[in-house]
Amino acid sequence: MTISKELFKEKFMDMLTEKYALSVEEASPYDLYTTLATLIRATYAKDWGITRRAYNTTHEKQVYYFSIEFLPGRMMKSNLLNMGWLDTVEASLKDLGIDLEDILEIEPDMALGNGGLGRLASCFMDSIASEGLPGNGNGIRYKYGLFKQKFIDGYQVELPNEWLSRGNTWEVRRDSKAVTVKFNGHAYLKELEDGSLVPIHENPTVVRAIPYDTGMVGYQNGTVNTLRLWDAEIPLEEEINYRSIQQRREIEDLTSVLYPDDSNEAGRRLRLMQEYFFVSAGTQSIIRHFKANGYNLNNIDEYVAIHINDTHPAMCVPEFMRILVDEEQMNWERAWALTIKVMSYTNHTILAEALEKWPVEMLRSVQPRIYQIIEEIDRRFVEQMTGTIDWGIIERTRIISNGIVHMAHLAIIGSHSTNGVAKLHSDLLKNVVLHDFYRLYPSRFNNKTNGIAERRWMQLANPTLSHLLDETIGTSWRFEASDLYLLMNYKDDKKVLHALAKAKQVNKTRLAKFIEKETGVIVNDHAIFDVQIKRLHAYKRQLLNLLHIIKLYLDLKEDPKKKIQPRVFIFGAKAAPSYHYAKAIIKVINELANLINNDESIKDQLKIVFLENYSVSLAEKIIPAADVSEQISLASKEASGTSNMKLMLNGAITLATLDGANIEIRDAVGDDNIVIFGLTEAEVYAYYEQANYRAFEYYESSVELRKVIDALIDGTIPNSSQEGIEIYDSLLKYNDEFFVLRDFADYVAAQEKVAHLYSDQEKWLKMSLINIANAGRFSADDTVKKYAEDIWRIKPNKTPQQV
Ligand code: 26Q
Repeated sequence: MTISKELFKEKFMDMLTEKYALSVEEASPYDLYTTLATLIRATYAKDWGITRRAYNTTHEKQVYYFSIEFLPGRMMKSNLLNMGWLDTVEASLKDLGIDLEDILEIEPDMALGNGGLGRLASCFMDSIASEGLPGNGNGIRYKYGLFKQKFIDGYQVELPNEWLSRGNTWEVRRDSKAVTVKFNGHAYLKELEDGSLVPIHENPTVVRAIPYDTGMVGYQNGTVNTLRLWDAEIPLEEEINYRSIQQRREIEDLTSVLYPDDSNEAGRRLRLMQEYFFVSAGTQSIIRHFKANGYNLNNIDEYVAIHINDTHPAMCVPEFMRILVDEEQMNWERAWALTIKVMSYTNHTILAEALEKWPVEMLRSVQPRIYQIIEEIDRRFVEQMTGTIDWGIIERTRIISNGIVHMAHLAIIGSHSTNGVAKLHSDLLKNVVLHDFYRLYPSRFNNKTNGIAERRWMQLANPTLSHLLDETIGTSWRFEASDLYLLMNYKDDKKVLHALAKAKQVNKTRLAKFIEKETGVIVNDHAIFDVQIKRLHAYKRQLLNLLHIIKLYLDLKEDPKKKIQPRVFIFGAKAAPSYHYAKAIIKVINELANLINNDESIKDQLKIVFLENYSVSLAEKIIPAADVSEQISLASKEASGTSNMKLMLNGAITLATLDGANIEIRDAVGDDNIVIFGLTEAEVYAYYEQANYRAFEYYESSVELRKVIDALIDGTIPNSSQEGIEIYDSLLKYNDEFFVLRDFADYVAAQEKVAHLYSDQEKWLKMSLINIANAGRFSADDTVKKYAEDIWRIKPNKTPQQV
């Protein structure tokens, strides 16, 4: 798909007339945005149809990626890039007096996710399409995206994110593909005259699930896959049964909000209903589609793979069984064998509080038939295992115990593959967290280290560096991320290193302007831009970063003549609205920022910027300008991390613990090109075993640390005494769950090393280059290829490419 400037301009102006009867001069930026979006969609629509028909006629196996979150961010620039239109459109609009960048800013982020898990799902959608793989996304069309974050008096305040209020050009509502989903009521087995039993679901609440499809445009390969998101409505024929406002509200609420917790299992009934809603709608629509196309359900595993992204869609297992057994009259054993072959599951966390568990009574009341099927799966599991292994293992691995349904157990028992998202994480699953399951099913366990869509995180976010790469190593890296390795040939090339420095400076200056516009804070764009961007969570240890900044501040106050390597500490983070402690950290960082940024004596040496409303589009502005990438979670807690990969790709130096994918980044770049500190996972586990961590001892024995901790409560940081006390107590009264004090000294030393390295610019630039050159191994293109080969067993679409 290429287009000439002339043709594009003609089509664009025709569309503007058609849609709004306006000329370019008369149109508002919003009019221009929707016009361009409409034209883009109309253009890829042809390939979208061709792709769908190709999948239907070739009968190739397809994967359905079920995820309760998708976090694509903005779509326009990505679609333009993938269509091969970006440069032409930019130049053509310029001719018309329009700045493409201004138009892009109009688009609201599609933020139907919290963080890593949802963003990973969207990187995968991009990569699946770009690899020409037959793959579909399946999720929920939340009316409100992840809340908008504002700071008021330094406190996080959440505002609704009405991303659909002006419509959404990318989606297509498909009424003809609606299905019905049943909740509530009562389920039992009725005995027929011939003695057979049929399942009956009495008095259910019936909901109509309507799909909204969005094209997922592959990178210049003619493939356009589908992301299908479901909305809930009251079925026309059921209107009579929805008489009270409350009954109607329950349906409206179903797809209204995304739960804003990214690690804490809230146990809410509505959340469980959301899970069953998109699972049931998606599974029904898959089976209906394959039946309608004449496939035999007896070998559906040759045509369909269903991926369960974390446990939120784990009810795919009983729902698939329900359809095969109840609706298609397949026998249980056959249906179960097929279910296991079709399903696969990814685990994204080992934090106990994030593992989904539902009370039996709640699950039974939300979907009584599904509960019965889970009970039967559990009964057969126990029966099959009895006598073959210790009873203790069976008790710990069964799905239902003590009135609780364990969703991870359901996902593991009901699928052929369980994977972790980085080597360390997968090892911990096998050896610790899911060890009992590993003993039962060793061959089901595997690792698939996460990856990122290099197109968005380099080509779109960092055009400056992209052009430099083109000039230096050619353009093949745009198709094959591993070709970034060609840059290694230039690691001692002064000219290239100098150009790299210039590119980074352009990005830093741009971010500095943005910061000034957004916050009023003027930052020194020659300072180290030190970035920590991720959800706010105790285990991610934004607190460690904060304590180090306090230390720098105290040092400067104590010795006004002291010179340090100037720094700008940049934060971006949302806290779950109910996560009180995380919000306290935000407040203290904001108050410290206020203090330091307004302290004349500090001058340009230290600034703190906490940017509001961290999001995909904000990440795209921050990441290209980063010098230092803070990846400082307590070892063993961060399953993988993906901002670590994005920052590395953009030439930031990683300052990290040996956690998640940081370990693989270290292996890729070598010890000299990353700064590692802190406890290892083995040391953390040794503390757990010996129960011998005493945070207080670190406080007591280090004057330096004591000064820093005391600053939390002695009034040094204004307007945050309550929060200061809470944090102080978490460290000293509650013994510092995440070993912040234990790692403090090591972190300070690592930060000193960073400052020292930065002072030798040539060395720093070489490190930066080596990071960029080795980032190709974290391409999501490769990650999804591995999923495709090892787990889903799907092959790239063979139809002729329409480039
Ligand atoms: C569960 C139950 C009830 C309500 C909410 C949840 C819930 C929601 C979201 C639990 C977890 C999440 C999200 C988890 C997540 O984003 N995990 C991250 O996944 C990334 C992609 O694999 C990893 O890189 C990160 O390390 C991991 O933290």
